Amino acid sequence: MSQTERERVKTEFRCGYVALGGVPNVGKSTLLNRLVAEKLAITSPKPQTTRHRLLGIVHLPRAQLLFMDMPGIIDPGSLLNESLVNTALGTLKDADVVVWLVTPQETAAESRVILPHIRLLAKPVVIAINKIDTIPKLEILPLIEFYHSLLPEAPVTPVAALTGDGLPHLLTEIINLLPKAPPLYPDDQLTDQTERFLAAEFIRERVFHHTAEEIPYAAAVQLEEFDEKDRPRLIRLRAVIYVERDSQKAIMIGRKGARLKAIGQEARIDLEILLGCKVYLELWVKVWKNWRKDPRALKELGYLIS
Ligand SMILES: Nc1nc2c(ncn2[C@@H]2O[C@H](COP(=O)(O)OP(=O)(O)OP(=O)(O)O)[C@@H](O)[C@H]2O)c(=O)[nH]1
Ligand SMILES: [Mg+2]
Repeated sequence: MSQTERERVKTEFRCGYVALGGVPNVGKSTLLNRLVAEKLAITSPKPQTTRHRLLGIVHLPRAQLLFMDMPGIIDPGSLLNESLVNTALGTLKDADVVVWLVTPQETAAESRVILPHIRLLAKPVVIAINKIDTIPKLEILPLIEFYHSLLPEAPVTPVAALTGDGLPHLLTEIINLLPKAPPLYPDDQLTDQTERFLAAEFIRERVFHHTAEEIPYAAAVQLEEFDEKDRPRLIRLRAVIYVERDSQKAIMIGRKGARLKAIGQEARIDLEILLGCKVYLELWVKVWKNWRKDPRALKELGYLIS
C-alpha cells in the first residue's frame, strides 16, 4: 500500500456502535455470534433469553463495527422486565446505527406498531429480515416491499443468522451508515465483557435449554469463584443458580441430580472452549425468594445498573 493509499484508508476508516434491536426471539444474539464468528452471546428457542447489553466487535480492513446485543423489546410488567427494557432503550440511544431485526413469523400489525417508535430515535436504521431460511424464496420479495413501505428511508435486507446467508450485504449496508472515525478498540479485542460474565451467562444458557415454562425466567446465575491459579492447566469455577421457590429448586436439580448434572456437563464444554483450558465446574442451586421483584437482588445479580 502506498503512502497516499494508507492516508486515504486512515481518513476513510469507519467505526461506530450498531445496536441489534427487535422483539424477543428474532435472532439478535445468534446474529451477533455469527458476525463475530465466536460464541459470545447466549441464545435459545425461548423468548427473553438475553438480559444484558453485550458488545461484539467486528474488525475489517476499513471499518470497526461495535455490535451491541440487547434484550428484546417487550411490555414491562415485572421489575426485572422493566430493567431489561431500560437496558434495551439505553442501548438504542447509544447507537450510531440501529439494525432492526424482524422475522417472517412476526405479524404485520406488530411491525406497524413498533417501527414508528424506532423512527422516532432519529438514527440511521437498517431493517434485517432474519430467518429467511424458514420461508420459500418467492415470499421474500413481498416482505422486503412491506418493510420498505413502513420505513422508506431504511435499507431492507434479508438474512439468515443461522446459516450466514446475506451477512456480507448486511455489513455493507451498515458500514455505509457508520460515521468516519478511527477504531476504538485494539484489533484483537472481541467484546467488552469479562470471562467471568460470559461464564455465568453460558451456564444460564444451559439452564434455558434444560428447563421449561416459568423456570428459566426465575433463574439467575452468580459466579462465586473463578480460580485461575492453575491456568493454563485448569480453571476452577463455582457458580450458584438462584431460583425463586423450593419447587423450582427441586426441578432444577432433577431426579437424582440428573438435570443439574446435564446443565453442568454441557456448560463445561462451552466454558472450556471460551477459556481455552480445562474447567472444573461446581454448580449449586439456591432459593432467593422472589428475586425478580427485589431491587437488592437485581442489583447483586447485575440486573440493575444504577
Ligand atoms: N431458522 C432460523 N432460526 C434462527 C435464525 N436466527 C436465529 N434463529 C433461532 O431463533 C431462536 C432465537 O434466537 P436468539 O438469537 O436467542 O434470539 P434473540 O433475538 O437474541 O432473543 P432474546 O434474547 O430472547 O430477545 C434460536 O432458537 C435461534 O437458533 C435463522 O436465521 N434461521
Ligand atoms: Mg438474545
